[in-house]
Amino acid sequence: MPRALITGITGQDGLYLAELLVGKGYEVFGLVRGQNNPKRELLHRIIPQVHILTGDLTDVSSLIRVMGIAQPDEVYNLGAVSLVAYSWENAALTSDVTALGVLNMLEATRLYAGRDVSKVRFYQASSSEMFGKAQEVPQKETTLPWPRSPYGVAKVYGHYMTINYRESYAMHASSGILFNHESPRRGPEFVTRKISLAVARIKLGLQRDLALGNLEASRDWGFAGDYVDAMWRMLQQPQPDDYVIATGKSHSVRDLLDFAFSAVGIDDWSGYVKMDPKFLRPADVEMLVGDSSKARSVLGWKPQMDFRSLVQMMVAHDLKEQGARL
Ligand code: NDP
Ligand code: GDR
Repeated sequence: MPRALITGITGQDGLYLAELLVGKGYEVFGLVRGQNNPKRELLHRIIPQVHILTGDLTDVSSLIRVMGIAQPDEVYNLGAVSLVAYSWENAALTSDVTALGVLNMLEATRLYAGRDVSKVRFYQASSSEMFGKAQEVPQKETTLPWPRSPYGVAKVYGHYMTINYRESYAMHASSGILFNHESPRRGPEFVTRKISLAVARIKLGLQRDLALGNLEASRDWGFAGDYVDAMWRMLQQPQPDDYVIATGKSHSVRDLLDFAFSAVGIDDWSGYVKMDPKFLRPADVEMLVGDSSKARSVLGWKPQMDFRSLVQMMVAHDLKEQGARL
């Protein structure tokens, strides 16, 4: 039975990845932070097979201990401060967790592996936010990074540190440069879920309107369930490498609003949406679109769900969930 350790297991991707690996027969260990994290219970309810271990990405001694207990064949480092907007207000914390946390995980993995570095395979959750002020369209593995937020800068550090451990110690360390991916498990602080929840609540008469920031921003949005499969595929390759994972299509926040409102039969949403400058960022990323041809040819990966179906699925989920509370 292969063994996997997942950091960030209580997040959107961690839950999907844990389900995927348990389904493939893995023994899965998940790092959960904090003394009394309420998500511990949620995780246990959704996937009772997971072994929960306590630790924090900022505490390397906890990671070394966890590595010794889990004895993983594969390590997936998904833990991060992941909300871009929050990273300006908490830039040092973001650097500690999202940047230095990667170094801590790489070092704990290297120490655990000892002389036999090839016995553990490592996945780092890199991000399209590294491209920020995009230097070419579409963005691919070789596109020059130009991050536009403390989060993006932290991800660039983690990405290059992963490459450095691969080149310095011959570790099987790969990075997935994932473009935005969403699901009904997405936190409500991200724009897709904020919109799907609000649209469902407006339809049910529970909310009157919705305040947003930049409606012109455009993203390459895919389904999280498809993207965790790409993570797993990367670690099954004989050689470690970096891969862009994206749909190749970009949509604006306005398109997202069109699809979400039309899913509940509202064609003109202008009366429901207002602009609030507090949701504007000091520097936004205007447009991202990824070229995942390398992942498609080497990993045999391709996205299964298109953007409109994804939005419809999220709105349908929120209608059911919010409706049940009435
Ligand atoms: P989430 O925000 O849903 O999950 C983040 C996870 O990190 C949570 O489990 C959180 O724990 C954990 N975490 C935060 N701080 C610490 C810490 N100090 N020590 C240990 N764990 C910590 O993110 P996603 O699931 O959406 O994303 C997974 C990874 O992929 C992240 O690294 C993200 O930056 C990256 N990524 C995500 C993309 C996306 O579109 N979703 C695209 C590209 C990259 P807790 O529940 O306790 O808060
Ligand atoms: P992003 O996702 O920053 O791309 O990072 P988010 O959903 O937060 O924003 C996408 C775009 O929507 C615009 N926007 C708003 N965003 C939020 N959150 N709330 C609003 O009210 C709002 N109004 C407009 C934003 O300005 C932005 O342009 C996500 C995270 O999962 C990262 O961890 C990951 O690395 C990247 O995706 C790829």
